[in-house]
Amino acid sequence: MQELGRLEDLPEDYRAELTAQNLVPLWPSLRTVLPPVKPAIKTQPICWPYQAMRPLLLKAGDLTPIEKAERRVLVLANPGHGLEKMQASSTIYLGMQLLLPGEWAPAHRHTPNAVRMIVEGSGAYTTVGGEKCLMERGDLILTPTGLWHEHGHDGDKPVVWLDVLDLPMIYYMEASYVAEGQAQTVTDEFTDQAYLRGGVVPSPVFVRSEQNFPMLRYPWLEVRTALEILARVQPDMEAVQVTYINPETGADSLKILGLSALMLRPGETLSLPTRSTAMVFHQIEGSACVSLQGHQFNLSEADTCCVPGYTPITLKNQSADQPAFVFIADDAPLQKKLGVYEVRS
Ligand code: 1HN
Repeated sequence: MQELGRLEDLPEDYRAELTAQNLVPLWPSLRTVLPPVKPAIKTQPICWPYQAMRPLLLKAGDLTPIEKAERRVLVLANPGHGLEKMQASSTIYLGMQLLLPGEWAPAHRHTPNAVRMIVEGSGAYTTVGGEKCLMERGDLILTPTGLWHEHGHDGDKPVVWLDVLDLPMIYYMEASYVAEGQAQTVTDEFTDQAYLRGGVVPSPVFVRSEQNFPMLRYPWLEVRTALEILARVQPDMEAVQVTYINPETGADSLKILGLSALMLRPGETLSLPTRSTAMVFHQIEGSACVSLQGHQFNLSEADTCCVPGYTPITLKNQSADQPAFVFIADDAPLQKKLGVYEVRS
């Protein structure tokens, strides 16, 4: 590739004149913004073991009352982006949130989309767009853009969940803001049950689908069962994986974030194709080893890691006799819409 002229090659008075006019020459920076073959990537491979986070999160429960936090969250920040940017990857935000018995995280709505993967505890619920969603371990709950949401807890032990948001993307677009609201009136409960059988959907179409988000809660027991059945009836398929979709349209459940669950059979090693998307792995059950060049993360239950895009990844079940279940988040729906999604061999 041709070497291009540098900034220093230009006379100083010319550079000063450009600056005075808010002008910048492209050629000294062209190879930075358009590197050959592969993008410049800030996202570092990072692992956040739950056993390291948990005591710090519980301590935040002692140190900061919910009224002073609104959302009591420790953010899983990728140093490659700078911790203060609160990014796990270029587009994905991750946070571990704690709600103690009797606490209430007040209603608000905002432009970024959120999903919650419940990590520990039971008895908490989140109300999203008037629908009360129970939070049990492994459940996935959507909080799509613009829907009111608040969290409450009737149980007697701490509840912890992993928040996944497209906040860095929406913030970068200068489109991120919040509105505060009143406690919602619950209008729906257990509506998640309406879509639980694959192949059939309610007729006439369920009212929530007018908002494009017919299903908000994906109970873990159902997803786990789907994976086990898939492994049994499709023994030859390479990856035993299911995607969280909109059951009315079959499209991804959210427009930016891609969400799936993967089962590693006992003893299985799975090589993932090299994709253009960074990925987040969160261990729901069992233990898996995530390997990429120069890194190896041994994920136990509730551990979370992220890996950059354009990188071959291998997943290995650490157990020879138990399956391992991993939740995966990426930004493939966004990349596909923009036409930049790639799989490389
Ligand atoms: C948010 O609304 C929640 O509602 C959690 O629980 C984390 C991080 C950034 C922006 C909004 C919640 C968030 C958030």
